Amino acid sequence: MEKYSLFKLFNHARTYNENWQRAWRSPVPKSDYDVVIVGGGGHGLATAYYLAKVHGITNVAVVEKGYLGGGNTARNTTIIRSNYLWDEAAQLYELSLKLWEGLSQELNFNVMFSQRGVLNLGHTLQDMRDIQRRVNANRLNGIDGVVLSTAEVQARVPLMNCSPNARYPILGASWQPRGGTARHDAVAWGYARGADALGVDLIQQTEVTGIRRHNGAVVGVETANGFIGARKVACVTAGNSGVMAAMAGLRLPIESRPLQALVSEPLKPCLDTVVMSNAVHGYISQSDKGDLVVGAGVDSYNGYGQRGSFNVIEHTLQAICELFPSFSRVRMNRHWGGIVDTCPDACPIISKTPVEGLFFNCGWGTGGFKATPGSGYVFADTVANDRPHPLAEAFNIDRFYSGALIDEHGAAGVAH
Ligand code: FAD
Ligand code: PYC
Repeated sequence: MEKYSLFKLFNHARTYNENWQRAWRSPVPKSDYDVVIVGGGGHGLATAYYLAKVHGITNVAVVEKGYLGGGNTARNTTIIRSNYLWDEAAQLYELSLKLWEGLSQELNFNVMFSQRGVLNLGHTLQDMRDIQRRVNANRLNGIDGVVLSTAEVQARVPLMNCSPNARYPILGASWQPRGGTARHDAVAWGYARGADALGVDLIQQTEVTGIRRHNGAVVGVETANGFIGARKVACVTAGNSGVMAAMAGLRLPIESRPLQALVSEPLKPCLDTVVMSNAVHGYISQSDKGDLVVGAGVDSYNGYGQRGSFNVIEHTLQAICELFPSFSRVRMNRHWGGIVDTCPDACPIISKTPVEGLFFNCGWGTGGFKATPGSGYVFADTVANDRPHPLAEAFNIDRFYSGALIDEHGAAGVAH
């Protein structure tokens, strides 16, 4: 028996991947689609999937300038939680969290969703008051949350420095047990495979360079490989959303900035939850491979270079060493940046635009990975029905005219 298994293993290694099936097709674009989605990140792919699955709209193309899931979807620290302060945001992120809970089954693809819990630390009396208020608000929205004392935090994370003599002593934390992490690539691949199976065309290496309009309505997109006609165009281009909007003569209240992350060399399991601190300003979790996954805030300048400035890396690692002095001896393996699209109120835009047939889903900034399933779900509904999904209504672009902003800076977890 052992010999047979070894033979099989050897044979697998020898034949490598020649018998693997393709996860999705590489179709030649049709001349016309009902919907063209610009941007093949998690949100664009999820939108395509739900358009096909829930609304039966399958004449859809996702047009991606690079490779699927190669933008912020590939670059983020994968923290998932729904503990936002205001009802509108909390309900949207909670829809997403509920979808995460069934996503591997829905897609028949393991997205490695791991509900290891998320701690948001409090270091001052005011932090603790804000935490209490947010946990109360969460519970009124049916979202799990508890306030932990210093001793309870220490019990959960033995390696963390919870001494009262620390420069920023930990006075307690909010704890969302259903929060956690997921495997970023798998989410993109799972939605891509699901959308492709339902008939959606996934078109990679094709940059959209213009949005063609006729009599005030969208008729398609110009791409580096020619024109593609569309009755509706849905832009889900994260850090490039301002550029996309300009192609249709629109200006969005979006700033694009680099956000960086780092991973360390792999360690034995030593951290089985997610820790975030707004005050020392850093967040950390340990991946299933064993690396510490670390990040902090956005760079202080706008830009499109997918790398960041050194002072932010230094600040990030100072924060992590402040919380976990023993990690000061861990070596960092890699770092990178992604361009995040931030709105003045730290909330997304999920909206029709004044151009008929043109929709935008953007402004997720530093926190959209957790929203991937919910964002795709409500945006697909909005695009299919030409009106906002009830959970997307508050995220209409009109709020920047009416002033009905949803200020989630406190819950964003990352300063920007
Ligand atoms: P993307 O994955 O960026 O997809 C947009 C796609 O549009 C890209 O693939 C891009 O190539 C494509 N595109 C752009 N312009 C064009 C064009 N003209 N033509 C064709 N295609 C185009 N969120 C969390 O919830 N938790 C976290 O822990 C977290 N950590 C983060 C850490 C970092 C370092 C970064 C950068 C972000 C983090 N985020 C986090 C935010 C999160 O990554 C994003 O909000 C989310 O992934 C956005 O998904 P998306 O599909 O909208 O964007
Ligand atoms: O939104 O929770 C978040 C987050 C963590 C790291 C980056 N964004």
